Amino acid sequence: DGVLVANGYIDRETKDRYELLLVASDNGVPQRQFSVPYQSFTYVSIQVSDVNDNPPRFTKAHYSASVRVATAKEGESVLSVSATDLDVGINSVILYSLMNHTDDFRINNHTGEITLGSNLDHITADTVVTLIVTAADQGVPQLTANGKVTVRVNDINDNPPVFSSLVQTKLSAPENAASLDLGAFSATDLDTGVNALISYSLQDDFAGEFHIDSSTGKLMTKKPLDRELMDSYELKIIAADSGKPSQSASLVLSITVEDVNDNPPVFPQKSYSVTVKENLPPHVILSAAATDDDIGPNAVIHYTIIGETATFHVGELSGTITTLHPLDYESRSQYTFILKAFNPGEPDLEDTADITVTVEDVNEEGPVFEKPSY
Ligand SMILES: [Ca+2]
Ligand SMILES: [Ca+2]
Ligand SMILES: [Ca+2]
Ligand SMILES: [Ca+2]
Repeated sequence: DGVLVANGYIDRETKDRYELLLVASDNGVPQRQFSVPYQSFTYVSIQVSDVNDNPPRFTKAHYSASVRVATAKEGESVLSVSATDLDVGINSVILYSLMNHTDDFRINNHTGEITLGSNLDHITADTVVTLIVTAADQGVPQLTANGKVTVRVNDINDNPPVFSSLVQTKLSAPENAASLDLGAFSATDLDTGVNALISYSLQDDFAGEFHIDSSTGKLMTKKPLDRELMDSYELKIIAADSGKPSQSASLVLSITVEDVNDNPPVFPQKSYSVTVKENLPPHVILSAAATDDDIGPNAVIHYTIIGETATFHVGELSGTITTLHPLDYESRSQYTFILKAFNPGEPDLEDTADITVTVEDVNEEGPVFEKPSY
């Protein structure tokens, strides 16, 4: 009946057009075909129409790219993905999208170009971002394919080291100690690798008085401190990372040197001589004050007299020497004794001065005849 039936599998992607020559003939013997003026054959052209039987295919199984945070700018191109589809027409029109939501990357739905959605400066370490890209054709039913994109984001040295705000910056250290551990003053850095590798130094180590461990930030004294020479220090610690260019931070410490009682009281003179008129009532004859280079309780001076305590008295705290009674030239014309100044409780920390008191004769008796009568 002239019905044309396909007796095999027709695949447009293999052959999309068939040209058939149909010949009409009878079933007689001998078989005959129509002859001129009648036509006994005809051409049939069959265009195979497409169905959506091919999903998009990415040109690569895996895409990769790298971005440096240093140069990353919003809108900058990262890479382009591309998928093909063996179908035709709408069955091969591909739209791209990102499966995982991120504000950092965008994809152009039509071209497959992936661009930066931000400047990435919130990324503070070397990071690998994996994006899944979907390519979807527009056929019915819609067919899709997923592709994997790895973007390596390389850190830059965009963070300086930071000292904790909780660190104690007011310190005190006793004088005279050979080697003091003043603690570790370390900083942190949000970057990675050499960009976060910190070395510590002192802006001024006061001629080797202080030392900081360059890798740990541990601060030590290298020589004994002497409060009498310098009673406080401002020490600036610098933490620098190893990035190029390097970033740094500094921390200023105030160090107060605590006094130790290492100085005795000292008299300004080794000896004192005073002349006192005889017969005067008890009175002040000398104020011999010692000094002490220490401070506070370490500079409290007490005085005492060694010898002649029946005749002289010293104020325990004032160092003022007084006579206890009138002196008499005729019975004694000179006294010597020792005045001692000392730090209480520290018997070794003392100084002494020699005191000489000369009694001055006063003409108290009129001339006297040797005999009551001549
Ligand atoms: Ca398709
Ligand atoms: Ca850094
Ligand atoms: Ca001292
Ligand atoms: Ca002292």
